[in-house]
Amino acid sequence: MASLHDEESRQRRFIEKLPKVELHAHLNGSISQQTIQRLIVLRRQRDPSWNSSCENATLESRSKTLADCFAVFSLLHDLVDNEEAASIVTNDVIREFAQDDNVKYIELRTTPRAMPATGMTKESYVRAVLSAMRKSEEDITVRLLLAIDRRTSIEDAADTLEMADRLRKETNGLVIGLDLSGDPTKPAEKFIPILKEAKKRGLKLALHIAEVNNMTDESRALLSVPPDRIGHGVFLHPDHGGNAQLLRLTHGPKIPIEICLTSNVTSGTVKVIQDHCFSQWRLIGHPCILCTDDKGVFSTSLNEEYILAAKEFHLSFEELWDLSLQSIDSIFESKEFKTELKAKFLSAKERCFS
Ligand code: 6MZ
Repeated sequence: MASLHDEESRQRRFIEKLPKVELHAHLNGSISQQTIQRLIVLRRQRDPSWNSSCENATLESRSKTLADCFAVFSLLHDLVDNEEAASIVTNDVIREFAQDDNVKYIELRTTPRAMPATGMTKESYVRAVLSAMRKSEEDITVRLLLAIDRRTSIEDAADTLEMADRLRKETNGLVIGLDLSGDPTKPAEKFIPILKEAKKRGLKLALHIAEVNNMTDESRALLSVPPDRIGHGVFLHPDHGGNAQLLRLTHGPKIPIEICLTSNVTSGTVKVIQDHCFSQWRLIGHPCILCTDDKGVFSTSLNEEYILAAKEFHLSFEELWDLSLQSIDSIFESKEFKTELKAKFLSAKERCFS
């Protein structure tokens, strides 16, 4: 009889071979330790007296509050303060998702950010990211969402919409839409007219909704835009701090939910993984996509997220396969693209199960 250890090894090997899509990855939250070390060396060449707390604070402690996470983002932003760094980060994050997690399609998201001290503008930052995306030689398709930070002003958010609209046309669809993220306790209803305008112009919307509890009114308003995908959605289901109306607004139009298990447990929005609403949504056949959120900050990977889901929610190999394949339905691409990507996944199925 196979031991538990043998079973776990078999499951890990299966998941490693599984082709995947990643639809919720914040660029700067996805930076690996190796890349951080590389950026620190580069920064010290430029400024020998520069002292970073990244080495100590960023990735050491595993258990964080949401506030801790946001402190880490500030440290990372301090490190990625010029176009070269943005390009290195983009290149490394894409390579790691492609090579380590067998991701075949990824939608990265990042907040346009200026750094007056180095001359980096919001646009030169985004262009550096786009240029690194284009240069990637990995076997992976990469798209970009520009993020609106909840802490920002309406004017800034409007600028981001204009930039996304312009760059989508200019890059022939490398930029595909907008994300709404940032401190989830900060109100976001003021951005609704901008989000509606974005939809009107054909941009896709992936909005962080109900990442924290007690945001019922805001969640209802954001769901009514409506978004094309929901980030987190931890407190929408009636059994998890939501209510029947939020369930209807989410499940009626089947708005896919980007599930970030490790992120939610580590940042404390979900106490224990078994309590995660993922199981409730699965039970009613709601489209869910496993995602990493910030693989660097949370020391995870997409493989680890699948392993965690398999273990905690008792998913069979077939169920894991279906979960990955069905994620393709939720990508921001054309029908034809989805059909081709599914064919690519299906051609890898036999090898996966062997
Ligand atoms: C909300 C998050 C987030 O944009 O500089 N971000 N926003 N909730 C989360 N859950 C933990 N994780 C990341 O990547 C970092 C930025 O992404 C958002 C925050 O605004 C953070 O500053 P970029 O590439």
